[in-house]
Amino acid sequence: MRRPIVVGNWKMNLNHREATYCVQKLAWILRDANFDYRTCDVVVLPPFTSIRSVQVLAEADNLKIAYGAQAVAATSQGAFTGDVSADMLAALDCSYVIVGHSERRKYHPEDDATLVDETRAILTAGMHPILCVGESYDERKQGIELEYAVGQVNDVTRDLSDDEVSRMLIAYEPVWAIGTGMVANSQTAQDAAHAIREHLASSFSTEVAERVRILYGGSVNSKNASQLMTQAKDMDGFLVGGASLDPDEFSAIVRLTQ
Ligand code: G2H
Repeated sequence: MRRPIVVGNWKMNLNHREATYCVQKLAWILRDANFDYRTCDVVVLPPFTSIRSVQVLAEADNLKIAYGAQAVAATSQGAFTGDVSADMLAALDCSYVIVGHSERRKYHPEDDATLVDETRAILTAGMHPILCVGESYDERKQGIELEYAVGQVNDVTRDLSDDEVSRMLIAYEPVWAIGTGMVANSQTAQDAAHAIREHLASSFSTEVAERVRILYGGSVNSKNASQLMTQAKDMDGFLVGGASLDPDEFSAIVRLTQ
């Protein structure tokens, strides 16, 4: 059985003080609701500059909220101005790192080989990559959305081992749904998650396909999470952007997902 998971992608929001407050408030809300962390993994992905503050808080208060980063360098060290390595993130006790978010693909384009190297670097450092895939409105109009999303999964995973792929998460995030308020309906999310799982089964094994957690991302909030979670059977949770910045809203999504 795959454990549900809700991941908050804070994007470029919340400095280190605001991050501390946000995580602390989230922990309080979940504690007051007697939330059982064994029923759902809760993860936040702050900007790089706020990760250390979250680590300090997590250690001091023995938090069960996991955390990670929104991007990582493909290389391990050296003259790469502005980059942050997987080992640096692992040293901060990060558990999850996004690869290939559509905003990174748009503003910091990287080729497939680089995305593969980033994925390998994350795995080697003992963390879980969250690979983001999803079609734009154009591909959907052409009716090639499933091939497109599955193709993006294939581009990054095809040379990885069964063990490596098993430790990944895949987030289906249709670009037209990101930050637009136009959430995919349950059938759309289910079709994509199912196509991705079938692909993993045929390219790797049924065991791998059963292990990989598939998330939906794109305008998720506490009003639409419940229907998506109950009706999209191949989906294991959410990658939440805007709504993860409000601990009340994010905790409500967590409780609807467990
Ligand atoms: C998609 C999502 C989180 P939002 O990018 O990754 O953002 O929930 O704001 O659409």
